[in-house]
Amino acid sequence: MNSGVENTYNMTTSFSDNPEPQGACCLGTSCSLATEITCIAAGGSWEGDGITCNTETCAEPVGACCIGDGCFQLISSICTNAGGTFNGVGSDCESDTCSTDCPADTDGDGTVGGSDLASVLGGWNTPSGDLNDDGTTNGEDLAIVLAFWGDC
Ligand SMILES: [Ca+2]
Ligand SMILES: [Ca+2]
Repeated sequence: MNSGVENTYNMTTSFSDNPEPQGACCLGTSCSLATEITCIAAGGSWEGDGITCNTETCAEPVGACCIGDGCFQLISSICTNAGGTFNGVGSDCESDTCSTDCPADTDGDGTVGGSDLASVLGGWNTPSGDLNDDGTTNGEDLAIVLAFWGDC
């Protein structure tokens, strides 16, 4: 019997017997520590080895939400339920995020110009270039572009 071989074997065995790494597991917005396999089996979202649970871990991501011309940092489901427009996860409320001062700036570049005119003309008689929310794109929307032509 060679005790050196036995020691090596024991070391190898104990290494492979290490428990599966645990990490934060999100089930909805609730967080608990679990292994990846356990978490996924429970229908959760595993955040990764060694990730701990804190108040932010499983929070739904917020973004800028426009309700009227007011801007609020909300999660998208609350924003939508409130009748708002969600601007995307991670978006911030800046001074002009929800401004309606420049309704003809269809591409949001801060200027009403050829590209905005093109979107109205390209969406003629369809809702796609609609600026006054009447459901179609026509002379009234063209007039809005022309009235706001230039920097907003
Ligand atoms: Ca524009
Ligand atoms: Ca219209």
